[in-house]
Parts: sequence; structure tokens; C-alpha cells
Amino acid sequence: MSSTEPSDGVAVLCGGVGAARLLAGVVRAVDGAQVTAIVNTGDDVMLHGLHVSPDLDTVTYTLAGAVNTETGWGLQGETWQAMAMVRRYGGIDWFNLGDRDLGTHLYRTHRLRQGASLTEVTAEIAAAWELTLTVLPVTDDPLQTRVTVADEGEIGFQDYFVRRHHDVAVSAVRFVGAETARPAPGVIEAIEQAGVVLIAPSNPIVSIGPLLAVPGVREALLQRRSDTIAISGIVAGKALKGPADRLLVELGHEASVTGVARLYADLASTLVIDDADRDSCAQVEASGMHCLVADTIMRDPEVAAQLTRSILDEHRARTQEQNR
Ligand code: FO1
Repeated sequence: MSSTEPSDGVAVLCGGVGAARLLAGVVRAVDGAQVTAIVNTGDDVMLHGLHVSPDLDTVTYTLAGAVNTETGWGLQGETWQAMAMVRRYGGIDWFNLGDRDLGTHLYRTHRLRQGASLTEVTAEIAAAWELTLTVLPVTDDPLQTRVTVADEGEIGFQDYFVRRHHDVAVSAVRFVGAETARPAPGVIEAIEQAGVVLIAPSNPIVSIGPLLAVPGVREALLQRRSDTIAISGIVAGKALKGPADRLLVELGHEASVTGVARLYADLASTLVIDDADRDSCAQVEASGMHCLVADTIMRDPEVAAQLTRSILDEHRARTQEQNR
């Protein structure tokens, strides 16, 4: 490939379930060897002395075809014997770790204690599941999303998301450790060298927010704006999954595709919105982004692959137009 030819690589900024479903389509539309997932680690949590990386595992299990498709996280065919024992002893039982899933956390924790980096362990786990794409944590350094909730003050992300069922009002979010965190090896290179950068339809505040808070990531993206395409996880004013709609409003944004456009306008040149929001295209464009309307409800990997193909076709056409 000559240095003037655009690369076929696709870098995807990822949270958990929504990103994993998109990636399952991306690897159908594009050779997996060309795909790099850059994944949020702000949700990571220490439980029972184990390092749990929910978004990395959701991406890995989904791409392996092993995820529990009902929940979108955890493994299919899971059993819960270990959790039953923890409950018997009065231990922490609000975060459900299945017996098979526990094996992943045992392995990760052991390897980290041996001195391996999270990037290395993630690659080992991905290889064991025979994934073709590259899965990277955004950073190997500690990064912790913390939220301030009414009457309680600041709590950990999983305390908010799982223990309180994200059913409490949030007044602030911060990413502890972000200022000193360094992008993991390969993260900046993936953004710089990709032909297209996708921002998955993940929660803009608590899933994509931590990635952008790691110094260097936002700066690298700003250089790639014309090749960066975001997919809205808000459809008809509602989050596809999780609390994004509520969080956006609580933190002073609009829970709509226009609100998402305003958050991403400096980083991405195009926002993909669902057919249901077709009438909001003009408002998206008023924020300075192109608007692409598509079916964004990823019921199965083939819908996600079709969405990916539409995005790549649109990007190719726009690039040709600009070079004419
Ligand atoms: N989400 C829940 O709502 N309840 C759980 O008990 C839970 C357990 C869990 C275990 C492993 C894992 O990888 C993910 C898990 N999740 C659970 C999902 C996770 O909390 C969220 O999906 C993400 O952190 C948000 O992206």
C-alpha cells in the first residue's frame, strides 16, 4: 500500500453492549484483521479481590459468539454456584459473576499480579477465544468512572449502574486517574492509521467519555475528524440500553440525536441516526455534522453488518467527492 492510499483499517471507540453488537457487524463487513476495538475501562471494578473488566469482556464474549444474548453481558449457559456460596457467607452478591465468567477474572487478575499489562492479558483472552480483531483497553493505567448521586455523594460506577440499577439522579461524573493515564500501546496508532474511525452507539457520557478523557485520545481524534463517524445510541429520545437518556438530561444535555450531535460535532464529521429520527437530520446538520439515516437497531449481526456497509459506502463516496 502506498502512503497516499487510505488504509482499510477500522478503529472503533467502544463501551459495552451497544459497541459489541456493532463490532459483530463490523467484522462481517470488514476483514477482522483490519479492525481495532478501543474499549472503555472506566467501568472496571475490583470484586472479591478480582479485576473485572465488564466492557472488555462484553466485547470479547460477543465477538466469540459466547455472550448471553438476553442480558448482552456474561456468558451463555452460565451457572451461579460460586455466587450462591458468596451469598451464603454474606459477601458481595449484587454484582453477578457466573461460574464460567469467574474463570476470566481469575486469569486476568493472576496475570496482572504477575506483571502483565491489561493490554497483554486482553490479547491473551482474545486469542483464546480465537478473535480475529484486535481488542485494546483504552489504557493500562487505573481509570475509574465515579458518579455523584443525590443524597449519597460520589460512588463507583458499578455501584450506580448495577447496585442502584441506575435508578438514582446523577449530578456529576468524573474519571479518576484520567489526567495521568496513558493511552495503551496501539491506541493512538489505531486512530491515526485507520481509514475510518467509528464511535459506537455507546453512552456518550460514561462509556465514550472515559476514552476521551485519556490524554492524547481526543487530540488524535481531532486530527481524524473527516474520517470519524459516530452512531447515535439515542433513538427517538430514548437510550437503546442503559441510562444514557436520563444521564444526558441530568447533566444538562438533550436526550436526542441533536444532543448527541452537539457532544460529538468537534470530533466526528458524520452522525448516523436511526430511521425513527429521520426528521431530525436538519438539526444534526445545523451542529456542523453530516447526517446519515439508517437502521441502527442491531437485532442481529447481519443488521449491524449492513449498517457498517452503509457507513463505509457513505464515507467512500464523500472522500471521493472531496478529492475530485
Ligand atoms: N450488569 C447488571 O446489570 N447486573 C449485573 O449483575 C452485572 C454483572 C456483570 C458481570 C460481568 C460483566 O462483564 C458485566 C456485568 N454486568 C452486569 C454488566 C455491566 O455492569 C455493564 O454492562 C457495563 O459496565 C456498562 O457498560
